[in-house]
Amino acid sequence: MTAIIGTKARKTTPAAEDTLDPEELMSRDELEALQLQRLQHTVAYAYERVAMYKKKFDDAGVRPEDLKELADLAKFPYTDKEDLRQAYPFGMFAVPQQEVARIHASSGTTGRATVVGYTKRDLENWETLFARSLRASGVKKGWKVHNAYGYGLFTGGLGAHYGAEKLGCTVIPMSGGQTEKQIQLIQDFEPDAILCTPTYLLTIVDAMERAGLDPAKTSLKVAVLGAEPWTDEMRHELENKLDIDACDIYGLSEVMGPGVAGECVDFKDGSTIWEDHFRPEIIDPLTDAVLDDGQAGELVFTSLTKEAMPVIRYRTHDLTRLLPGTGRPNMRRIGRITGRSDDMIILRGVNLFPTQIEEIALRIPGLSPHFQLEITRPHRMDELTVKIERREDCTAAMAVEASRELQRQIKIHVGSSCKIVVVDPGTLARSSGKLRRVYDLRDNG
Ligand code: DLL
Repeated sequence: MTAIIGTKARKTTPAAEDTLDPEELMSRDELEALQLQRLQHTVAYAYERVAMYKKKFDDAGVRPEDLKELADLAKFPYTDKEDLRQAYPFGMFAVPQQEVARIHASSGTTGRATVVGYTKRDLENWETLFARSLRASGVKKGWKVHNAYGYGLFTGGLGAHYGAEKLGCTVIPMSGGQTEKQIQLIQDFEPDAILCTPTYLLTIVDAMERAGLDPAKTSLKVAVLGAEPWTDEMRHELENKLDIDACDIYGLSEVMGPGVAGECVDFKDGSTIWEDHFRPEIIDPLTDAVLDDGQAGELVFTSLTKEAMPVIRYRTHDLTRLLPGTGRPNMRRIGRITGRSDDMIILRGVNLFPTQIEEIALRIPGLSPHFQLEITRPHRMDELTVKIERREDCTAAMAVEASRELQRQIKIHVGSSCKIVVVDPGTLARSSGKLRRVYDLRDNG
């Protein structure tokens, strides 16, 4: 087990109804036997029902029968977001439209939306896995759950909503935004848990402090946070400010939505992948080779039970590692997501992710977690400026020292020289969902 420095012991005690699903208790061998059986079914099912998979498998000269053991999955071609875009809107569906009970879509920053569909059974599995994630994170049946993930086409709101209902919670379907109203409802309804993005919880904390409220005095005990990369430093910030347990939840629309993996509150060492429903792999994003567990690379998923839209070797572009199981010894965990391969900043040959800046900045006294990165090209060379707010109790003189330290630490740990601008508290844009950290201000070359 990797101990995380400074992680608090869990606040809540396990409840009697915290009984695990049978799949969570299987041995690794039993689980892999289940995975193989489900994988063989899924691969054949996708080949028969989705034209794109038939073509891809045929082009690669591979047939569903070639999948005799789990390692044979590596013979099958990858699927990428572009395949989903090509099949827009419903070309990836493996069932007639009448059997699709719900559709979600993610807009993405460029190009067509990515459309995903669910049968009734897919929705049941999703609820179960989100409920399982909540349970792992310490949320209990009977609790009031404030859901501030956005409702609508985004999978966060409805995914969390039905998952919390499934666990037996009372759901407050607040959705994202309207921060003052969020705070009012947190005070009046006294929820036990909050579900939102980490940066939106930061926005809520910040707004509470500005309103003269003590965030540590709310009724909240647990936060289940995801949809964007965040660090253990951010976890400590939120846990300390709110006096809660903060756990991660991971997922992506194409693979299901939130709840593909969820973090165990007793460990807080990365989200456990619910491997009875998803087979993960880590690959080298440049060579496409499958890497061993523990090595850093791109996360790839094959769905094992999906009916409306099975995915075979779907490339997430999320960079992380596969780690041995802890909270559920039979299922592997993902390490923290460093970032997405397509969000990586390449600054004069050095690769950089916003999470690296978050990690460094939050260790420097006087600096807040509110920062943004600006890339400019003033003299033919790219320049990075880190704009970061000082904390309220950090004087201008202290800020000069903090700024120097941040610059020094970034140079040491990331290898990039950058400019630091420490700004006054409350001056940078706040998140209401997934926060945009990077602003590319180069005029296109
Ligand atoms: O963000 C699903 C979700 C909703 C997850 C609510 C957790 C909570 P998409 O909009 O399709 O779905 O975006 C998926 O978000 O590929 C990652 O890059 C990022 N992401 C999601 N969860 C995490 C996390 C939802 N826990 C994309 N840590 C993924 C880091 C995350 N990144």
